Amino acid sequence: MPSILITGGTVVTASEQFPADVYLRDGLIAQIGTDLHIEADIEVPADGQYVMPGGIDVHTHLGEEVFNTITADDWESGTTAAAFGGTTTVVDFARQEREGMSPLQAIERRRGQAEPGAVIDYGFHLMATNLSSPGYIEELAALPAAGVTSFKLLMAYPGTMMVDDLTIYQAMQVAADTGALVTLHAENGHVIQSLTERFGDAGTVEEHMHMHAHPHLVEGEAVHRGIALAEMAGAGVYIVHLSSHTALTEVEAAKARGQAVWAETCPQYLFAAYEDYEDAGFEAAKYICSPPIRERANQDHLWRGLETGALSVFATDHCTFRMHDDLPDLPPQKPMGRGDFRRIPNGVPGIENRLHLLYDGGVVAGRFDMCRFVDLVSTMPAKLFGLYPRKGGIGVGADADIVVWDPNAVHTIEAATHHMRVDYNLYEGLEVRGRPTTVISRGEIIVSGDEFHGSPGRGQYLERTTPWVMSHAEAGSA
Ligand code: DUC
Ligand code: ZN
Ligand code: ZN
Repeated sequence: MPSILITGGTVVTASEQFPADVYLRDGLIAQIGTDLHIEADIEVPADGQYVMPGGIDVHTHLGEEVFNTITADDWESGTTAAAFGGTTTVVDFARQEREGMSPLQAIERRRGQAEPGAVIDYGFHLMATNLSSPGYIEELAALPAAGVTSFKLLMAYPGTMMVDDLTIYQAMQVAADTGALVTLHAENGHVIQSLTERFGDAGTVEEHMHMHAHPHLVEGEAVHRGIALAEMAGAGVYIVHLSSHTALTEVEAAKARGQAVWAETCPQYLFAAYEDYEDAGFEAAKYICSPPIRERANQDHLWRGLETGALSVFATDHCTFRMHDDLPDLPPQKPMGRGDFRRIPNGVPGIENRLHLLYDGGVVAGRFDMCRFVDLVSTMPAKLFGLYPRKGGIGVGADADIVVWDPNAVHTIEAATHHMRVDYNLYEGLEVRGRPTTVISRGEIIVSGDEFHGSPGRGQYLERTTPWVMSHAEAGSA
């Protein structure tokens, strides 16, 4: 593998930024220092640019069979798009089928699905749907030592992915014993089901009504319950895709009590709003995801959460479905639910634009600095999900996953030029400042400007350690 010397840039980590050259050899960061005079095979000039750890997106759904279809982005297209956006690692999900599939079998099946296509490194949260069959709890307890150190449980989607409180509590007990982290999709699935039935009876199931079937209290209640269950089990808990002021308040209260609680939010909750699709007819299907994209008034609160540390991670919940059924290899997508939100597959794209959006909306807008940006998109995800310090920082001996970031490049986000396999972009026409110019994964340049140099299958499966935060950080801090 050719060695690389990145020269003249400003290195940025979650805690500091300083001018330095960075030398990469054998896939690792070998040296960091000013004016390194090393003969490297490749020189990457980074004058006027930042040199930051590769992005880590800990919430993606690639090549997943869900909502009676399959996501438009498979492992190859999704991880290629991720790379173009400066993300060099994803943590996706291995869903356990309810019947006849153990936790370990779920992981093995998912590895087989991801391996041929993945361009960047990847791991899985075990998405547990059944822990009551004999031996399953024991298998779950063995997963952290085998490198699967986070479990996902859903409090929504009754009949398919939702689990009851006992299952959540049992998973949290396992997590408390093993050092793993439980992550929760926190929405009260029964209330959503009841509201959805009521709208069905009334004949008011137009696309935008999806949000009304998922009111903010449905999220707030589930976040409250999840945090309480974690406290009773003596476990930490991580709330995925937090979308509302109500839910944020629950997280803030738990953190103020000193509980080990963390939460992520996603671009769709900061850069899109209910007002954008309320009157949009079928176009509203572009926005349908769960929890829903809410009224714009929530956005300021979520931004404040990112600034204060109440929100620790910026992930995407990237889960794509096309607006047109025009690709022969894909089963029906969003058009399944034309005029009826109950049949619209839930999910929005984001994997490629995560860093663009947060840098522009956070750093350029003056809400927080570059270190906080790096923390939200790379370092905290690595610390929470057992990848740090191998990933998520710039340190000697770490994987050479690096993004050279031009803070001044301006571009317009548009479906015509994005690399996601979805025929729309939720942020179409938005002009953003800041983008990667070079993306390096384990010492290989995989993106250079608009050119792609990666290849499917080069991504490696990551066995993760137990979360760094559990032993190193106070729950109340970011
Ligand atoms: N929400 C979505 O919108 N898509 C995937 C699953 C989820 O919880
Ligand atoms: Zn979810
Ligand atoms: Zn999700």
